[in-house]
Amino acid sequence: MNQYLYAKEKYAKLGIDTDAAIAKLKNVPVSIHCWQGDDVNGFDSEGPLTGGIQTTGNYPGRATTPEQLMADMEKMFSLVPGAKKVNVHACYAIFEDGEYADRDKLEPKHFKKWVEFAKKHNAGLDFNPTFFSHPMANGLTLSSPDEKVRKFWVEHGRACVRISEYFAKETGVPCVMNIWTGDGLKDVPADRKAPRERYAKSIDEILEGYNKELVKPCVESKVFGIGVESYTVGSAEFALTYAATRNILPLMDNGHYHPTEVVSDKISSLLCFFPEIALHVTRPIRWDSDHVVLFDDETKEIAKEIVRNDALERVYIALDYFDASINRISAWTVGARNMQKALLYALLEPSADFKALQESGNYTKLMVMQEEYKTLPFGEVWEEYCRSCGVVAGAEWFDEIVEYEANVLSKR
Ligand code: RNT
Ligand code: ZN
Repeated sequence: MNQYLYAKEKYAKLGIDTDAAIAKLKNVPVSIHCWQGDDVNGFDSEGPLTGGIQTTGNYPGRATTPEQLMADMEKMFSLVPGAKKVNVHACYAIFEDGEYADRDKLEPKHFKKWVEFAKKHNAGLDFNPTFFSHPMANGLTLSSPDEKVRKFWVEHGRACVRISEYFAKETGVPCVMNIWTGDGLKDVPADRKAPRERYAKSIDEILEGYNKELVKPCVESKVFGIGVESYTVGSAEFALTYAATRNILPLMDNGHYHPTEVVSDKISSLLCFFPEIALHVTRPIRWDSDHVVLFDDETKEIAKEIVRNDALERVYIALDYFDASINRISAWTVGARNMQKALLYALLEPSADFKALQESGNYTKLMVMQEEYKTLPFGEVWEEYCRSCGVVAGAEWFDEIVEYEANVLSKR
């Protein structure tokens, strides 16, 4: 018997239409970060990665040019089902013919090749100003007491708004522009308020007069970073309140909270008040380690919270992890496939029934059914989804990575 038809019947008995779930998921874009391909190096400087984030590992074959990074991303795209956006950081500006522009002087033309790449893949583009890995990013950027430094970064943010507008116009898809800084202090602050006031003022200045149809600005919070352990300017409360009072989106990265906090529990709270929110899906191991996203409980729970609250169009899902210790394209592919898996898994949940069991206080049956649901033949539906997206269904996708490593990566 066709395994998919068998699975389809099993789900149908619970009132779940697997074909409908597959069709729905195909239209849900997941924004895929360019920075897994080169350990967040970018193309605009030779300096080290700063801002309190870190990649570890030195697996061979890292992309070092735009051509290599795009070729690698293309390989990964061919192995990941579903709709995609390309998530680009400002430090991935592409300068041609020896020209160079500092971060405050970046222009749309420096991202023309990314637009071409996105169009080729029928994908929208998202954007991120890069407030790190730069000589002017020494501790504090948008919250700096040094007006020269603060203004430099405000100008960078404004340049990024213009680039985001250009992305949206070119692709026809609104551009999610995420503001994250690693601003903070290593040791006990004497004044926690002044930097936060400056941070708010700076973001206000960046967002003066942007086109709301084209750009969706977000502010990403964080709890701490390496070297800034005692104080983070853009804390959870700061980002949430800023976003709420300015009508922009809060962005939650699930690596940016205390270890027993879960973003899956926060999504519904935000959905009560914000029309739209944004996520960075990652896997924190003891800290914001940005391990590859797995098909684990929290990733599934995040997906379920989006789906069961009927919020697929209100939540902008992006990936944010970087592992340099294994084949980078494989890392990229595993994480992106897992996000898709989690969304499909969530779409197959008999959510209305489960909600009814909760509301009627039938917690015994709710537990029984939630546990039974875990072992339904999900793998068959996943494989059908991959096939219908023209993507290799099983582990054979890895053969292509092995081949690519032998033919391309090992020659770098
Ligand atoms: C850092 C934040 C931020 C970055 C990217 C590269 O902790 O998660 O989103 O990972 O901007
Ligand atoms: Zn993030």
